[in-house]
Amino acid sequence: MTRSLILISLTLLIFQPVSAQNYDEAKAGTYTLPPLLIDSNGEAVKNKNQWKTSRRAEVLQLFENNVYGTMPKVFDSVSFKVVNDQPGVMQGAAHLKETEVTIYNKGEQATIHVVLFTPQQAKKAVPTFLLINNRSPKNTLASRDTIMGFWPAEQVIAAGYGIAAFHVSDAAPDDKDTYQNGLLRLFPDELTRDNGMKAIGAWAFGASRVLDYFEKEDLVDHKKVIVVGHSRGGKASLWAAAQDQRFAMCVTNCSGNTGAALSKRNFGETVEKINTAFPHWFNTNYKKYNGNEAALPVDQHMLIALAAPRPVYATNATEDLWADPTGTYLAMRNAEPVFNLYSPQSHLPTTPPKPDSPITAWPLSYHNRTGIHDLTFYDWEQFVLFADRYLK
Ligand code: GTR
Repeated sequence: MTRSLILISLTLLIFQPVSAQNYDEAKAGTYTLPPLLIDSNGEAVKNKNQWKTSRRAEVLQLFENNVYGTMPKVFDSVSFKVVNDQPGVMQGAAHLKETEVTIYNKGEQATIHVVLFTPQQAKKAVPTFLLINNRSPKNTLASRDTIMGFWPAEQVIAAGYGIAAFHVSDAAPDDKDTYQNGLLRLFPDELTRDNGMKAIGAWAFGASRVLDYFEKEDLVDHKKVIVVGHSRGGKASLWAAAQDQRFAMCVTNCSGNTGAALSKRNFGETVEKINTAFPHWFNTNYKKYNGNEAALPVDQHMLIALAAPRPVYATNATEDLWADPTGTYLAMRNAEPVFNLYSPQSHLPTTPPKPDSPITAWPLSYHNRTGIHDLTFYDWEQFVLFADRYLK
């Protein structure tokens, strides 16, 4: 073999994907989504009572066992310690509070640091956005040294809402070798079971403990907390809303595979890709579906449905085909039968809206922003408009 031939074959070897992903709509394939409203005995679920009292729990359990892992229901205690309380920050516009939320179990403890801004002028507790921050901690610093669209606290405060955040690494480091070093130390059983939670489960669990704190925080209207996440954080925000019905609303921004996009549709990221790159996100059982999405007993429309009747706002970005914008919109539409057991009903148009044309509706909202995979000022502007219309 000549040197250049060797080089070409080596390059091919290195860049050989696990299995190539598809970006061609014509090749997205055909698939059958598991029915939402037929229970495990084959009985049709006809009303919200049947959904609430039996089918919902079945669907939740399918996700626990096959995808995100179980969520610990008991632990010894949780404590809240305010470590910084400063009225009149942001040139007088906001009240800043930083709080350590510490969870205790089996002699171990883990602390989640929460940054919260509320409008200084607020006369009563305010509806509050809680971001699960999966990017640089700089995005959510109390000092506001760097102001970015990822967490535009100034913009949200000016609109009259509270805005809070915690960093995922406090709940579980986002790393395949060290993800056990956060909350999972308190729940060692989770690590021994094939259906035990891993990092994304721990992030959602962390969001719920922050909500425990908000229940005791006079500045926050704890009945109007909107859990927000971008990408991997958006997978966690959906799972948090599914698990914890105290969240009033869920925003899942560019969450893609195993977030708000359908898995059985062959487009963009696949289950095999995500499990290979991020083995620490989902439970061990989920790996069984690598290259075999058809065998999954759930799809992501069912996760969205677990939020019902609480609203879900999903987004995409036009240049982020990896997260499958069309598959996300289809998941939203296929979640409608559950939302429509309640009122108001959802009637999303059959085809996705044009870029930058948000459908801001209760209970299902959606937009596809022009641009790249990100969480931006534009996205937040739409979430605030939604909240103005329906939550305030
Ligand atoms: C990607 C991953 C996506 C998404 C993204 C992110 O590499 O494949 O599923 O979670 O990371 O979190 O930005």
